[in-house]
Amino acid sequence: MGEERKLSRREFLRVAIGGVAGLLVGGAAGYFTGSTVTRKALEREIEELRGKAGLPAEKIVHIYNWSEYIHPYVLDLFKEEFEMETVVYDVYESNEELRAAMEAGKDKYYDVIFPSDSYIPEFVQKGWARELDFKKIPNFKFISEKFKDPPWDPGCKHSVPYMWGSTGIGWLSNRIEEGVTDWDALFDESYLKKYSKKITMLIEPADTFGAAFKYLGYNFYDEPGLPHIDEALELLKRQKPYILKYADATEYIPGLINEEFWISLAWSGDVYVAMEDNENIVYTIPESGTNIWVDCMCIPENAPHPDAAYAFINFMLRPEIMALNTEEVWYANPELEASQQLVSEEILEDPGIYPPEEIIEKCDLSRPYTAEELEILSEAWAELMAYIGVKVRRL
Ligand code: N2P
Repeated sequence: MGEERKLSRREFLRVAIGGVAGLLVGGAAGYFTGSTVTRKALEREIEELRGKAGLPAEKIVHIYNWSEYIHPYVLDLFKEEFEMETVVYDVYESNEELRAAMEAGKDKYYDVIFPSDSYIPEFVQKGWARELDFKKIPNFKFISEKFKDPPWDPGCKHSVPYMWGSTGIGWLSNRIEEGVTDWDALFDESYLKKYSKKITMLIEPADTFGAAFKYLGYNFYDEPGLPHIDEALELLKRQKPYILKYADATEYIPGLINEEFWISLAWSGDVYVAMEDNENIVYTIPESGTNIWVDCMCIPENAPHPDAAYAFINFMLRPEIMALNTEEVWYANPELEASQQLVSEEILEDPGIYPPEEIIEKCDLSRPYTAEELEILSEAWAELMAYIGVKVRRL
């Protein structure tokens, strides 16, 4: 089948890594797994756009992203191609942590940040996500139409979609004999008693409350005004004695791998990262549905190096860079058409990574939080964390 053959993940990574030098001097060949004709057309387009962007005068960029959310080579490639002297790359574990950093004045330090969908209206309102100049982001054209007019930021005026995924359950097939299919694995007494202190929740308010809302039969984002927040809070309090901890990705990835955690509320790609090291790990999208979310790239109004930020965002949108990141972090990217040529079949056809329409239909897409809702959520979260015994800063 020659060039038409799709590469396996391992082969792809080998080609990708071996192709780094070629990529730097302008050749994206070697990345593409699609047919020759489409491959050539895409390659030409990428090269044209590469020329258009130019080099930013600023030689420094400060990036603040989620952990486990980029291929490490991408930063080297960017640094080299754009002749950057300094690329600072820091990571956070939750939107709460990002919000706290912004509130503490880091909006004057970071140039590119990656907030999740529902929080974007707040980021715009507080000046943490400036209105973007799309002349400086020509590669935005590769984003699929589906992602270009989201309810949290109509027309993507302040945010560029980066990766999308689901909130679900990572679990160990060798430990959970009855298996996991739905939210009852986190909330039903049958599971809680049997697997007491082997279960973890996410240290991220929207997702932990979302899971509780779903178990109670509501929308992942509840109804406007969050009328069921107290009911969800009570459920989470009742669940507490059985919970090992509220964990972030840096905890649940190793926790699942070393089998200290048996059932974890988690994000899709992170569970796949864990699977690479333990074949007993399974990722389940709960049968009764969950949330499909999109994380985005934004530039704070006070960002010290906005031109370098634009160059970085535009670079991240190059289809081959998107593909490289998807292959590394196991999250779906919003360049659906280009991905067909670039991302390995193993990933594109995995329903836990790129869920098919019939699964998406059962899920609740993210919606923007109003300022009042954020206040209600933050208050309930602070109460829950106090009850659990975790210290949090209230915004
Ligand atoms: C990356 C997790 C990002 C997903 N490790 C949260 N929206």
